[in-house]
Amino acid sequence: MPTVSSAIALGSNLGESLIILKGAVTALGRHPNISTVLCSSVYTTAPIGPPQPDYYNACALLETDLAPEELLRTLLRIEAQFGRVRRQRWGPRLLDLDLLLFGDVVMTTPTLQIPHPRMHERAFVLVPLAEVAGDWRDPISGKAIAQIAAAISHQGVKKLPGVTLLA
Ligand code: 5RZ
Ligand code: CA
Ligand code: CA
Repeated sequence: MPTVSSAIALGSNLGESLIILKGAVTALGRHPNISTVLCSSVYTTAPIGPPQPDYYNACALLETDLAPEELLRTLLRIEAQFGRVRRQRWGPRLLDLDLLLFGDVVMTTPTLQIPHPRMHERAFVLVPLAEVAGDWRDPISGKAIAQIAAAISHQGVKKLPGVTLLA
């Protein structure tokens, strides 16, 4: 089966966030059509948007033979398994899984945009993403993730030492 590399972002700022993030990575790796290749460090990050608790954020590299829409459905199902209920936009959440990159795919549908339209300005995404995909070029700008990450402020993004998500 031909596989594609994909990058996702993970976030949590409600409940037992570290346990939830580890559980999400385990659930991804257990999916028959997904293997989890790499996980970044976990970062504590100041919230962007409405006032709410600090986040725990990380990124993971996956290999999959799923189509992008199928991978998105899987991410949403895992969010629901960990108790996510959608309240206010940009509000606090138990688990957020965002599809960032999918091979060199550029696509926009009513439910899915790849690359993720807001990843390029968010340090809470780019700093962990640069750890696992620094050499990966954004298919739109052609710039390496490490270069994009180096060009923005990393304020409020702090590495949490001694934590690994991949069991
Ligand atoms: C970004 C909302 C810009 C409004 C957003 C996270 C504006 C977050 C997260 C941290 C959100 C969002 C959507 N802050 N805020 N980590 N998710 N630190 O990103 O994962 S809500 Br303007
Ligand atoms: Ca999301
Ligand atoms: Ca998000």
